[in-house]
Amino acid sequence: MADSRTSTITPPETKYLKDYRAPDFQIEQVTLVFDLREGVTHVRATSQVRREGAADAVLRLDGHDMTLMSVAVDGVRLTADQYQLEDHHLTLPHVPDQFELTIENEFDPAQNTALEGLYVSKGMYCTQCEAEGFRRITYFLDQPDVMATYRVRIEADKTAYPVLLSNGNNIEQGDLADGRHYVVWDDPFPKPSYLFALVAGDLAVLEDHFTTRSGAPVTLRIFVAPEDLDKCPHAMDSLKKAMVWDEQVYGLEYDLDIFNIVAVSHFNMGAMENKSLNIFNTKCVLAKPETATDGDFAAVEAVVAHEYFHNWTGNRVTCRDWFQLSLKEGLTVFRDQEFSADMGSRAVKRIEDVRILRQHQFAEDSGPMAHPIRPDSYMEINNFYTVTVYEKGAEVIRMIHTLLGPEKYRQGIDLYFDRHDGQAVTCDDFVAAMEDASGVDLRQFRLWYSQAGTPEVTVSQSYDAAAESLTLTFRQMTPDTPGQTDKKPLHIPMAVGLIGPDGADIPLQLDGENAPDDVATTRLLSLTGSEQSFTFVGVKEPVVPSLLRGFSAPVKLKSDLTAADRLFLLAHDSDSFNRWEAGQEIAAGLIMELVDDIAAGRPLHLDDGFSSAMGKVIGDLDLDRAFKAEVLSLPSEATLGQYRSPVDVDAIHQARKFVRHALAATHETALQSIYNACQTTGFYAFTPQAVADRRLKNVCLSYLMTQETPAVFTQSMAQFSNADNMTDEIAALSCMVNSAFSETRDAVESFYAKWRDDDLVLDKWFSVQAAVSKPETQDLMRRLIQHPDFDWNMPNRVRSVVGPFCGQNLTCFHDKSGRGYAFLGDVIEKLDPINPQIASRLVQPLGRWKYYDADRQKLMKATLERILALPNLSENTYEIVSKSLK
Ligand code: B3K
Ligand code: ZN
Repeated sequence: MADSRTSTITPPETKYLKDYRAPDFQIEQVTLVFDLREGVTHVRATSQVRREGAADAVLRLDGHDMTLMSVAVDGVRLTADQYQLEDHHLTLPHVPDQFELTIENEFDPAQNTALEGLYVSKGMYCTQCEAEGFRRITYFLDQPDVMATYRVRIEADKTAYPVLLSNGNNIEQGDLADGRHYVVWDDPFPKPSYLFALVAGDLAVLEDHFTTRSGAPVTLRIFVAPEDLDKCPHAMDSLKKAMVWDEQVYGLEYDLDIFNIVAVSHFNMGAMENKSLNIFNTKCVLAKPETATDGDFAAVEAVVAHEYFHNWTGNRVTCRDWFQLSLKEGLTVFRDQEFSADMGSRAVKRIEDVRILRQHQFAEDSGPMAHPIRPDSYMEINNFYTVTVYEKGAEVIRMIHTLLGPEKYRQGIDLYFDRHDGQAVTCDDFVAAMEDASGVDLRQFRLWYSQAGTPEVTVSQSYDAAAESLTLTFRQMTPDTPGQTDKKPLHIPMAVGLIGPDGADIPLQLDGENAPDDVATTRLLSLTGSEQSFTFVGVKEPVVPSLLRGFSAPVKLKSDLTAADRLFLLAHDSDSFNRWEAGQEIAAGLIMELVDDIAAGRPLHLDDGFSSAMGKVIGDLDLDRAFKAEVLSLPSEATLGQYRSPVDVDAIHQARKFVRHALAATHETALQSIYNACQTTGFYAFTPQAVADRRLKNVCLSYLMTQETPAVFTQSMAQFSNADNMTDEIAALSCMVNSAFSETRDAVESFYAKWRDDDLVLDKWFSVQAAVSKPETQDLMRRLIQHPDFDWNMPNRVRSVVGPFCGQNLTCFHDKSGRGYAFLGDVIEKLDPINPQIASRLVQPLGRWKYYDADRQKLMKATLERILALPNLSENTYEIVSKSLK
């Protein structure tokens, strides 16, 4: 890389999908013995190795940050000249075709702050091996297409670590000398090393039972720190619901006698699907009404289901290589989304998922890290656990589901498992099974796997009154992304409806088709060309088209709909997603007009049509409350920032605030009466109705608070003080910290005093303050990272402070002084040596510099340069920062 940087870093090696080769050796069985002791863990790995490739192939094992003690082949210890030991590899040049390999090594898990491999969290040992953590435990063929059965013996002090867990079945246990004990676990299913797990700790357990559809009993256990035992029932309940759902919807049953979940407070992501021993971030498993919000309850339900669903989509059928990550993640996210839709409100779930996709994935697709759901290359695989691989990957599966229909989709899934159970396969294998089972041609559709970027679809309409026909003409274009130009047209499923003047959908008939037998009012059009027209006949009067219903494809749609059309859709569309979408589009359009007014120094005025449409929504007593809350939630500043470049963060903030303030002023009485009507009585329940009531009530409160009257402040304070659940308590606190009332300080302090011993609630206390869009937040951020409860080793805490500041609080992060960027630079400098995975995630907002004005660009790039010049920058952060500067 020829550039002018002063840094002397050797760039990490780039791995390419095109270079994939099947492994030369397989490991069929491995026996691991762990001796856990203060200051050192000793591991002995005995593997049965078989040659599969060329007779002269060398055995090259992966290994990181360990001390090698010995290597033996078939029981004979090798001398140092019989192997080669490098930083990240152990190579044995001459080995038999089939043999037993024994390796002994040591390391200290307590020193492992990267939280990959075996590490210590609050006094318990735990592991995280996906993607490449197993190589920090022993030298191994640490890649997913090497699948072995595992037997694991764990020895540890019995008092400090009474619970010793690994994958599979507990087959032996007993006491040892010196107060120690051991347990042996055996997992009969061959698995890749990334699914290995070990836990040792002093843990309390919630136990329950499940009987599979075919009558097999399963013991379910959730292990947590003793003080958290009362926060487990919701996760257990979610697990049982997920088990039933997977049997009913996918015909998939659990396959072992035990299913264990362990909650860990120091964890890099949400959770991990290790075979029969799922390890969870406490945030994604613990929930009780007093400490967890409705959002947290929903996340626990979704993540518990997601990890459980991986048992089939990920574990029984796994990925051939890490380029195929979306094979398991896209599919499993689609499964958990559908599960959540079935458990709660389907309409609201879709809206929430699309919000996430647009705000985060569309941003990624238009930034320096844009990649297809099946990337072609990577430096550090942990950087590719992205919203693209996960959420866009799920949209791709959803489109297959849409194109095939539910029955053929299910036949495709059945064929996929018939063909590939027990194998490590590719995304192509998945699509081939879908195609073969359904007869639907997915050749062009496969481009979704290899092409990055968000397609832009433009649609125009022309109505022919004489011919009683409506022609819709679609054009599609996918913008260039780093390393990818000249994109081809994709196969885009476009769900369309036509709405007559009375507000009802009309029956649909395409030109040249017979009149339909059924009166389907949503029609799936397949867009395959760069320009394509569809003519509907029998359209007796002008209609308003409802396009991309249910968000049937992850694209940006530009249409020639007028503001009046959108108001009509907001009032009438039978597709609830599009009804919501119409409101969002109108709001976004108005806010962007106000941004122009601000730039031109014109006075601001709220559009009457929009205000009265929102008034109707607020006053519509028949409208589902959850849905109403979604309609009232305006597009976020981050989403609005994608409408135009350079992004004017201050004007966007001001314009959005103005709209909220003006709406609240006009509809104050109605908002107050809904607030009152949504007050739930009785105990907290996590039911769709109760969740909707709380959500709508708190949306109303936040609108009312824009008026900053003492009365509504008192109302917030009362809600804050009297709340019996975290949803209401934190919502009120959030309203107050964003207001100008000085009494807010008391609320912030009392919240801290009440919750200082609960890590997950304390994270919320940090977050709520970091998100406040006020100048004083700059200094506050410096204080928050010095706070006695701030801990650089705890990903949840670091994320809770840095995430909202850089991701939501755009006026502060992008403050034109550059203070926000400098703060993030300091955070990365401190964090990268401790936890590279978290550092490389948090640094990413700087990569969007090209969307800001010249002064900000300069400051953002300077911060990236500063990070790139840091000595010993991790490969994780190097990849993101160097690509961000290209
Ligand atoms: N498979 C894990 C993610 C592992 C991330 C490694 N950096 C959780 C999940 O998607 O279910
Ligand atoms: Zn997953």
